Amino acid sequence: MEESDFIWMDGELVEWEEAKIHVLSHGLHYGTGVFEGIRAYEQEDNGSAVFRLEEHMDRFIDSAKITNIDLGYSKKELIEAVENTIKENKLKKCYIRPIAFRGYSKLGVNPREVPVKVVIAVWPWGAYLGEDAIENGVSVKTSSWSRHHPNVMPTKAKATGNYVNSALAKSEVNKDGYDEALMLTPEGNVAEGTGENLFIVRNGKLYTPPSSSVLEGITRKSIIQLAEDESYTVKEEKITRDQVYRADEAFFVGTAAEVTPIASVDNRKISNGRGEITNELQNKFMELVKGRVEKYKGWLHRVEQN
Ligand code: PPE
Repeated sequence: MEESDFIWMDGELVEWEEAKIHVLSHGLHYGTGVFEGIRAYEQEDNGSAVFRLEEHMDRFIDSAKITNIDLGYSKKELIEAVENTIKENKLKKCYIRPIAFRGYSKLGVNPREVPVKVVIAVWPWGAYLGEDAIENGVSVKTSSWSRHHPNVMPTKAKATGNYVNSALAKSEVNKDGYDEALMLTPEGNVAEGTGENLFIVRNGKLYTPPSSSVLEGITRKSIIQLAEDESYTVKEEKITRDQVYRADEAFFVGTAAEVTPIASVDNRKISNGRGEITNELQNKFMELVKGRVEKYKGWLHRVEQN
């Protein structure tokens, strides 16, 4: 990975190499942590802005609430910490990873009395699934691993432990030569990718699985609004895997993945790798994050740099 200079740790900026924790940290052993993934984009006027920072911080705070983690910082303090970390690293365009987890004091599953550590790292991160994927789409395979039942893991929390499930699915399909996994709900409907939400297009309408069965993606919400503003109908409803097979177009969305076309699912070709509506929404999304669309400037949180 590309490194930056400083990482914010419990209120202090420390050098990248010095941002260390003890190997007996609770979060490492039991997955007791929550995180966010956010992007800052260089703007048209050479400034920098974070995409929907307030909404990401709201989700971070909600994830902490669900998992009984007391962050110890207000939303305002966390936002200022993100701004400072970006400024001190002199980055205009970066990925932002806030994480809060149970640190070191004693082992044993009970998290009570184990101190919480809060960290914010920023670094340059290009196309999540590769530059080629953004242009030509990814090959997708349905994973044999299901997504979590909501009474097994809190699917609304972006909890570190939840990602064992994603990592299993991702490595399973990568080993078989596919780029990304399609994950189903415990009932067998389509849920999402290992780190992205999914949309399909059929007969000019967009469909995406209901928020109850997926991580409520902020990119997902933005794409729904963008599509509706362009007068497309968007339906949040249950989707089966064979509905994806016969889709005219399909694409993944997420902070890291942005808008990534899907070229095939379980060896069924979708569109020609990059459908028309996918192309339109991808272009519009990449324009607006750079501050080129007046209407969506409210989604951009400026970070003033010298
Ligand atoms: N579903 C999952 C499971 C998920 O992890 C993400 C984000 C999304 C949907 C999309 O959510 P949003 O970013 O709010 O649009 N995945 C993050 C982590 C990726 C990683 O590999 O790490 C991300 O995109 O930052």
